[in-house]
Amino acid sequence: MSINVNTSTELLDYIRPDSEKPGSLYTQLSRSLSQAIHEGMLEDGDFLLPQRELAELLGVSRVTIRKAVESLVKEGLLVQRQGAGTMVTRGQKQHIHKNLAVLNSFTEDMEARGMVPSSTWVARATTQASPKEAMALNLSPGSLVSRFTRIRHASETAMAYEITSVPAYIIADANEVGDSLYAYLDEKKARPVRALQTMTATNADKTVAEFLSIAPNDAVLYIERQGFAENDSPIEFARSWYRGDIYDFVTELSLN
Ligand code: 16G
Repeated sequence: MSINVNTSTELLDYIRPDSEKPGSLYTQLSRSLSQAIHEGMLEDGDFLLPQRELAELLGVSRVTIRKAVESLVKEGLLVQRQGAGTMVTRGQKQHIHKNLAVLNSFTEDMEARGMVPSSTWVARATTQASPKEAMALNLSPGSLVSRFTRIRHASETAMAYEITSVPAYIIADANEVGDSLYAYLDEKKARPVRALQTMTATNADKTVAEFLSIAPNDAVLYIERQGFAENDSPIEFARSWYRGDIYDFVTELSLN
């Protein structure tokens, strides 16, 4: 396989960060590299110069290059190939078709696609329900919920940001739950058997954008799920922000 390393001065001038400009050098560099990819200046399969060389040519530290590359790897625009360097992967970004008619967990969804699910915990606590949670979970004011706030990743890419709340009479201590909430509920024979979902198109605010490694205002799909137990009591209230550029939601329809 031939390796096409883009060494053009046009590209270097385009991506060179400037300490006089606002924003850290690495955010300037990741933004300009991302633009260069979107505008086709850097194409699918192109390799970047080795990081040491790129740092020298751009007059920045290797740390700046490394941080910019890492953020674009997270966004799915670059991949690092052992021994070969950093390659542009635009267009190869995987699209996930999520079936809306099946009550699957994130972990099951990703594993079914051969991807490796993981989560970054933003917060995990057993605490007083907010009015919204109390309403969705049919709890009286002052009741406790276990709340899980996570960034959900698949094979290194941030896919969704999710806040899930379960009444404390089901999960007494939020810290008992491991990587998969549904696996934990399965064990306790308390997994929701039915759910109602509402899906809304929206734009990422600053926090969501940061968690999902996308730009503020990028399109996201916001889903609220209310999960019910066998006896019809609501036992899960989940709010999820899915990346609009990765997810396709699929529903099978029949005549009646
Ligand atoms: C999915 C569910 C969410 C559930 C989570 C459990 C949607 C819209 N949401 O993200 O309600 O809490 O899976 O995943 O599908 P886990 O078992 O991997 O923690």
